[in-house]
Amino acid sequence: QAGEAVPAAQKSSWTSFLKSLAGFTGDLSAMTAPPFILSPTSLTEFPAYWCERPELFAAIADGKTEQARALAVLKWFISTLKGQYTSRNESMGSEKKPLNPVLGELFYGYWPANAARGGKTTLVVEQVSHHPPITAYRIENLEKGVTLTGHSAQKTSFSGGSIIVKQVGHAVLTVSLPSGESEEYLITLPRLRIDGLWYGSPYIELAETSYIQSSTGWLSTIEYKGKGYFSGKSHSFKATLTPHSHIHTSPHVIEGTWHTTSKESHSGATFHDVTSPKEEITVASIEEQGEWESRKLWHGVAKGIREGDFESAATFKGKIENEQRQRRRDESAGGTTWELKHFKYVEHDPVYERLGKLFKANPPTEDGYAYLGNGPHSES
Ligand code: HCR
Repeated sequence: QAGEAVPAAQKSSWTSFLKSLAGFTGDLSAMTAPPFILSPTSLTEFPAYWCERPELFAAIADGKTEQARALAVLKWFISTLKGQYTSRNESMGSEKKPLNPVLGELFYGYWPANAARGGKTTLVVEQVSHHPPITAYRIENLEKGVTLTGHSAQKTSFSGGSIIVKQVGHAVLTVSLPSGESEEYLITLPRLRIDGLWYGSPYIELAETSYIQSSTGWLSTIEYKGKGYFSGKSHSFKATLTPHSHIHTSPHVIEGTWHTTSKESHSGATFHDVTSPKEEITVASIEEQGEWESRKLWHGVAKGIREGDFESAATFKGKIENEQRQRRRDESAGGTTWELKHFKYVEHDPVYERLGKLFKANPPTEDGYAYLGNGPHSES
């Protein structure tokens, strides 16, 4: 039934929200939505999903051959999808609208070192643009020599009752080998469809194709399908890992559902399995955080949302927004601009251009954000 999951008092505002989506293209995060669909978490926290299985991230460095490392990157990538795209359904009952980060917002955290994964794995996130929202991130396990640098933005549109989200941005994973050489992997991102809107219980399905291109030539092509395709199951995917054209090895084909398990087609062996618990990031307490750090900055708003006190959430949100507007006015009056803290804008990402050519990436060039190496935990 329409609006089944919507609280009675919010049904009409949900209907108006859905109506305003029709014909909408642009920045969905700035749209006002009814309280029941609001999440108390800022989008700056999302890059942590890349590393909630830190041992898989670390294990990339243990691959003995180019092929083994390319497979390990694919395995780690597929294993992040459950967290990235279904975890809000698990923790909050449906996909929700995250808090729209302010320019300069920061999120820091880490996964502690242990024998299985080697050194501490650290995360540095910075909101590098507000209009449009762009989030830049860096993850590193320096002991293992594995790093991930990326940025994430979204272009949204509405079609056939669903929100379609084109992910803009990409990530680059680097592995430093004991030989002193290093490998790079360019990672592009899938398209999202947000379904279930009619019922008021949105969830994500992934669509189309994403790629992981290694500087060694190995290419993973990952096709995403929902119910009614390959296996007829939601969250299905088929990944093909192909070697560089001059190597004559048959491709690896992997099929399964990204939120559970998958198998290598030729051997039937399990490829990935995310049915066991993941490890959430460790974050400093709010008392220890600086004023730009996400959980401290949004504390009042998040508390209001969690406790169902939406008036107080709106008051705190209004305060943050007014403060931001004033800051922008002061900057333009003083002829200054906001300075990024951990990243530097790059108009043409050289790794994207170089590796993108190998699989004819579309678009052929993308901008990027280079990490400045000055995150709080980078020394340990
Ligand atoms: C589209 C989305 C904001 C962006 C979120 C991204 C794409 C961010 C990068 C992460 O790596 C992966 C990721 C996962 C989320 O599924 C995706 C969000 C889902 C909803 C949210 C919209 C801006 C809010 C839509 C409002 C609906 C729920 C009514």
